[in-house]
Amino acid sequence: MVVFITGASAGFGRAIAKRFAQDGHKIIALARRKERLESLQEEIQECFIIPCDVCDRKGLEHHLAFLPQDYQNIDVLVNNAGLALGLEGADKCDFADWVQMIEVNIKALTSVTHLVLPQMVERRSGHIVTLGSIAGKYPYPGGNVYGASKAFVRQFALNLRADLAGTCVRVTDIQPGLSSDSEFSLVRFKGDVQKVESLYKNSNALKPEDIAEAVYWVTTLPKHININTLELMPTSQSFAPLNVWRED
Ligand code: 8X3
Repeated sequence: MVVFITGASAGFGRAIAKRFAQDGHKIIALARRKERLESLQEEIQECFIIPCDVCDRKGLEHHLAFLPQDYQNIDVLVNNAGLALGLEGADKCDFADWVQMIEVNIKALTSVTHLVLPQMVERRSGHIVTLGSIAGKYPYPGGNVYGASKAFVRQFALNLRADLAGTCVRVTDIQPGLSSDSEFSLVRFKGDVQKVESLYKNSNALKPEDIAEAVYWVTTLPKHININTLELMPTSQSFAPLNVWRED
């Protein structure tokens, strides 16, 4: 298969690229950081790199129009690029952070999907994977725009399924919970390593390889099976009672 992964230079994206490459699939790896993509290319067999910002629609159009012939038929699109910025209450957030999350998690994700989907429908074959989050389903303090963007991703994936009826194109939204060993929390906490360390301390959180395995599983099932959504958490993470604020 040809597997196109956004945000492929690190974390989930890089682990997903390596998982598919391990079983001989061809990878199209898109990310901004060219050196990181080149190091990925050195690690895996067949890998075409696209050093491009996922928000750059014109750049994406250009790169997709000039894919090498044996990478042109994309079998799996993994919409992995995304980010969280901040964990403050909504009244204390930086509006620029909200805009950036909307730009990457929603606008860029729909942009790449919009560019790749027609060829899949035409070939009556393909799989769109979105990286959602448990934050798109369960609200938590400070989740504000990040969680809302992931709720968009979940509903977008489900609505795609409705539109793609009869086309044989599959769609899956993967919804991970607490996950360590990627740059996710370092970006969210703007480089505050102590906050990152205390979040993951003794948590036995999910790892990028766990997410990669989930993506690999849903996309390699027999073609008549579509996993709509796949929610996964570390065993250590679970639910708490709803919060009740009481007057003194
Ligand atoms: C990552 C999971 O719980 O940090 O999307 O929002 S969480």
